[in-house]
Amino acid sequence: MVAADVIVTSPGRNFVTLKIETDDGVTGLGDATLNGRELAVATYLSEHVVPLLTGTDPHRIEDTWQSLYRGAYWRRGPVTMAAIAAVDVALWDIKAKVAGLPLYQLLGGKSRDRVRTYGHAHGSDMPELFDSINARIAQGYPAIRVQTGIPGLRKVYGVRSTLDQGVLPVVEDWDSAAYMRHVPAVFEEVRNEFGPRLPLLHDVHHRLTPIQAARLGRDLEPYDLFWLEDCTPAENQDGLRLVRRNTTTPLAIGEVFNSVFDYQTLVNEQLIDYVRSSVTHFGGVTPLKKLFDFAALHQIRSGIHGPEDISPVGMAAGIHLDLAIHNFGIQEYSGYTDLTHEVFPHAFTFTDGYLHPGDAPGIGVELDEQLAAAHPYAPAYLPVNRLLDGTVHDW
Ligand code: EZ4
Ligand code: CO
Repeated sequence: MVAADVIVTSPGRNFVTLKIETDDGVTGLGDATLNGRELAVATYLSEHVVPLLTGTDPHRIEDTWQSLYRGAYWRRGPVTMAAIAAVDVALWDIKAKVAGLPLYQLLGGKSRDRVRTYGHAHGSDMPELFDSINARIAQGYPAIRVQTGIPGLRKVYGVRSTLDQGVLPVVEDWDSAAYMRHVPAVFEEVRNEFGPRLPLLHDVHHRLTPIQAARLGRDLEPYDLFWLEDCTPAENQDGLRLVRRNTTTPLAIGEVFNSVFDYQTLVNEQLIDYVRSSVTHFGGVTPLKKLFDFAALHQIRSGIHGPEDISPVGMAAGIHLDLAIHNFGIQEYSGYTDLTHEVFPHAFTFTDGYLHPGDAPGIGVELDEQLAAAHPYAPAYLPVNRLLDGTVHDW
């Protein structure tokens, strides 16, 4: 390959994109966005990865992946794996463009006609939440994630925009007991209003201990959730045994994972039902396809993480996988600002709650570099959660 550039832009929020160009003038894009730590990945790429790509064969995707992963000696970690993901996706983009095929054709072809999504509904109280659910239903979303404010807590993550621009993170409140009392009552009201059929999801954002998570899963069983997400911090994979033994609520985990080893116990023992990794944070299409195949052995399905902080490049790569794999579950999709759609013109479409990657050769996303340059990086952080006595909490 002749050139590789790292482009950081902020059309509403920060995105890091790697652009690789081959000797023959074919370009490929990869997403390296790591929310709140964007410049660490941009620097890792430009200082430590781009120089290694000089003179390599862009068609050797597996070999390049192994060389970046094993050759670094320092394995895993979100910064490293987001950087490797960007190279991997850019190379898949190039290979598919050279073949003249949309990426999903190189992944085995389509297993379905379109990709089911879920959208986010949230409200500080029930009327606001109901309005938000109705808005998602009107957009056609076939499944909806429900998050609400908790009485007594000022600010709760997921109940407003997830973006905090500024030099310091915003502090949010947390109280597990208040949360565990409130959430089942919320789902009771939502089921009474919207009926038994609408698939509903909920994200705990890692805030409970295993015994608390087991209790919440059990309390939510009457409301028939599609999944309960990140119910406890899963660095402690063993903790999921306790949760699993005590509830039949389906469990989804993995948006912060970056390696198959993070899933080893969870998948081998079938302690979860959905794997949540994205192409961008898991090292690319190459390892994520392997994870899905591993998960399939244990009747576990995909549920790719699709927040606003994965760029349209990373989103598109995921949609190609969604269309191709057999054990697809659901795809998260929150949409983008109009400006983001303009900076990243894309072939993928979102119609009546379903995504399709489009049939452009490659992953089907381009980058308007001039427009990107007009919207430079702006520091922004995820918030910090503190208990009411000031202790920093999991989330
Ligand atoms: O908090 O993408 O399921 N989705 C989520 C997201 C994550 C952000 C973190 O960067 O939990 O909103
Ligand atoms: Co989540």
